[in-house]
Amino acid sequence: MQIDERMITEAIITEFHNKFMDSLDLDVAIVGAGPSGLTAAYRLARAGRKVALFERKLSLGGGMWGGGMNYNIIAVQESGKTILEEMGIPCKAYRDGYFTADAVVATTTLASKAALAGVRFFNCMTVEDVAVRGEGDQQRVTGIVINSSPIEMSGLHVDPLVLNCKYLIEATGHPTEVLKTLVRKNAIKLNTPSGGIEGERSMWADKAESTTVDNTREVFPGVYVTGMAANAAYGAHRMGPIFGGMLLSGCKVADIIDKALD
Ligand code: 48F
Repeated sequence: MQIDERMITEAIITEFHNKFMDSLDLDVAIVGAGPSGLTAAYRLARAGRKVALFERKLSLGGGMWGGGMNYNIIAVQESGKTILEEMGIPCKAYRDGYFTADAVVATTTLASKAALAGVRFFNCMTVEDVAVRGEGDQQRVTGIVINSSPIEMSGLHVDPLVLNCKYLIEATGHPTEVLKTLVRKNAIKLNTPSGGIEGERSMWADKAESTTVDNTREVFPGVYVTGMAANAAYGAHRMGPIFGGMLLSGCKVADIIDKALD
């Protein structure tokens, strides 16, 4: 067979077009492909939901690749180990209930499981805004506004595109970018004590691991927070390179939304 570059171009454009067209009305749009977003995406796709994940960077995995300070090993506790092992990620017992996993194996396996389960991935794609519909306390997020990351990074004045979603998962980690935009642009109150973003507190792994899961909930109609974004939204601590809370939070948000979609 003689390789025809035009055919390669046609195949790529056609298949991407098909994927994009098939993602215009989503059950769930997830912003951020860190451990919490990937776990949620995997579980929702496995449950048969139409889910797409939007990640600003070229690579998936967020902060999981680098373990702690780029020593690329992650730590988990028993509950996190169970989730990793369910996905076929080997864990080693360290001692006293602490386990480790290779950060690269964990990241690539999680991303691969999610992709094979049917998650539509849009990497190098930045969510720059949301669509809000309704008035007063009937307001709800109904869509996401996306732009190509190179366009965003170069500061070109190019308008974005919009996709509909029944639910949006804010999984952007420490910066809580989606929530910040939602609060800045709209006269709304979040379901937080102050009605705004409470902000992340300093390192306290023991507390933060459980609050990440407790804070995983609907923060505004149509929007759920997961992972580090959940702690930042509700004013809880960070936890550093222990990842059980991220995985459990991803599972929790997926299970809540899966039920809500029924
Ligand atoms: O930060 P990140 O890994 O979020 P996470 O799932 O996990 C946190 C841990 O990695 C670690 C920790 C404890 O264990 O504290 O930090 O909560 O992944 C967030 C992803 O969101 C992407 C960003 O590039 C990263 O990969 N992201 C952020 N803003 C946007 C975005 C945006 N506006 N559009 C698309 N992607």
